[in-house]
Amino acid sequence: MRELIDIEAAHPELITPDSPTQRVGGEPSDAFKPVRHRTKMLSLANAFSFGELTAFFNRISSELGTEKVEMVCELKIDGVAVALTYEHGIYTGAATRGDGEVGEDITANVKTIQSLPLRLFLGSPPDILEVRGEAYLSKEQFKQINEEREEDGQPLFANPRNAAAGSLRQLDPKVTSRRHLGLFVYALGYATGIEFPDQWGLLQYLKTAGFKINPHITKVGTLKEAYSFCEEWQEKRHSLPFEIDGVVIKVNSFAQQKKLGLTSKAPRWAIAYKFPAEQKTTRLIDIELNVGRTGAVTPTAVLEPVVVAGSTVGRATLHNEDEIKRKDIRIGDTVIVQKAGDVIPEIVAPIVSKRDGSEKEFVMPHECPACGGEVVRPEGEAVARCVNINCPAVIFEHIIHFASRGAMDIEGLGESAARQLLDKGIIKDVADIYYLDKEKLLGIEHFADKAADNLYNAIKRSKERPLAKLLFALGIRHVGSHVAEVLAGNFESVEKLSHATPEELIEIQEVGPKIAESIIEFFHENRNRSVVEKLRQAGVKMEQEKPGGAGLSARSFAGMTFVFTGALTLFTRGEAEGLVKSMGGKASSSVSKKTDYVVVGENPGSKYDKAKSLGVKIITEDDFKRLVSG
Ligand code: 3BD
Repeated sequence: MRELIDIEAAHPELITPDSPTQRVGGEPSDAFKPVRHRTKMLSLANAFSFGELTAFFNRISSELGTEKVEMVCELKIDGVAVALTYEHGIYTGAATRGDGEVGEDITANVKTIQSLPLRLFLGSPPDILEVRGEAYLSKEQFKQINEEREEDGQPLFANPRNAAAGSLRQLDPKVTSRRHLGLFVYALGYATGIEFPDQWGLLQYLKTAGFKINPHITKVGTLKEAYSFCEEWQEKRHSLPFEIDGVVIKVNSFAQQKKLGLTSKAPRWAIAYKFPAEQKTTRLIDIELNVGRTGAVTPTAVLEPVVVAGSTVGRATLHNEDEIKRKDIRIGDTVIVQKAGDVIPEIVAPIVSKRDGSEKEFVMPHECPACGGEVVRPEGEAVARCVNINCPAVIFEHIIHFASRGAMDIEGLGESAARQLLDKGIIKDVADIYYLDKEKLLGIEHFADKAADNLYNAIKRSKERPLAKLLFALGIRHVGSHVAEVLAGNFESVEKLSHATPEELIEIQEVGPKIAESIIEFFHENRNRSVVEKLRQAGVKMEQEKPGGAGLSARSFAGMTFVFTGALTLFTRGEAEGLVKSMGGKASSSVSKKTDYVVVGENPGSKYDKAKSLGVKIITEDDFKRLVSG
């Protein structure tokens, strides 16, 4: 490699586009431009049981008029579908699937994948060859990436697929390169001058051409064999170095495929057998109660730790009392656990036959586990709440929320500090935070001079947060960060909002009767009014910053509309929208021709596709950051 770099440096005319030195370095300027696929990238129909697989087989064999149907079984890699184009045997482009018709240009990023051939190993390659496959991250790489993100304080990827998608959506191919993606190909999108008899033959051709095909493929002749392949890999899936979520079964013969045809979305000749979520049994040791910010008392299952789908599970949410009754879950039961979407642990059901009579039924207490106050469950509602407005658990959660990043953003006021300040009686509500002096802060355990100083300054700084943050921080039920932005956009101050009538509130788009009622109720409550008053007297800013006033280069987004889609990593959604507003722009939740910018985060949704089809300008989070900082 070094030798090649030297030669190319001395003779730039010798650099070819398929030179291994060119894997990173292509201009990212074409990044994410829409690309129309030569032929539609299809979807796959799913089968979740042997029964559904049988139905598939019966349909195809009846349509083909024979029970003898040769099929190819492939592992279903949990990655991101990509289309790769080669012209005269040289790699020239890659695109994501997008909506199947139009994807995005990810040529530079895919080029960094080490197992992608830059030149095909074929004597006379077709003029154009478009091959489809799956870009993926190994479990090992995925773990490593998340470890790094954790260290950097970035949000973690939920699974290797999301991480792979995020890695392909990088503006800088160097970042993609460091993620070490893998690539398996499995289908032909388009080819000039070559034909294949069947899927098996195609896979062999792709292999000789230099692509990686997944080695665990099998040709089968019966439904039974196909199903055993599925069962076999369902068992063995965890031993693979990459994640799979099922098996794809394809009719082998292309002539038979043609006869079966396509529906509008998916081929009739293929099906994805999806593995059921992995289930384990364990013991339910106890049901713990947690009191949330709204007073909601939620039960959590404490489990004997068990490894499910690759990680240890010790707790699972039980949602509410009805859920526990419906599933007839009792303390001491042996229970079946699984992960919903392979991420969130949940209890599926108790194993009733394993009961010995010592199990106890769960009853929602009438007293709050934190303060002993009354727990009320209104008729028709699933949630039980502690109604004591002085409940320490509620106040604790409220303080944590108030100080959190999307709200008043008081760094240093975390769970431990909040717990101590409350326990020592130094603060009784969120407004008391602003009456702390350094001496009181030094009373916090493990708080040295410096930490007390820092927290004191962070508290002082937080007085200047925009109105939307304050409204969110107040913890009015149903007022999340987005609704808070909307309210701040419609009312200049807390004062004005507190005097709003239900009619005025409901008139605002995005504010329904439920939100309106809870705002009215909030400002009706004496205690809340006095907290607001105390905040005001402490000097917390209660008005909307005027456009053109202090702060950022306000006005610079005047008249512009932004839409955010996908998971943002540099800002929370609320922060990004707040920035837009503070600079005189508008943040909207839907894309139209009037939208000026669509800012895409990781795994963007349909808004992104809509922006593309409307020709709205699409920018990344980094671009947005640059715009903001001028
Ligand atoms: C795999 C379609 C056909 C060519 C349509 C039969 C749906 C993702 O390992 N074969 C595979 C795998 C995926 C496939 C086909 N063979 N389609 C296949 C696939 N071995 N994962 N997929 N896809 C690819 C998709 N992607 C995003 C959104 C909706 N559908």
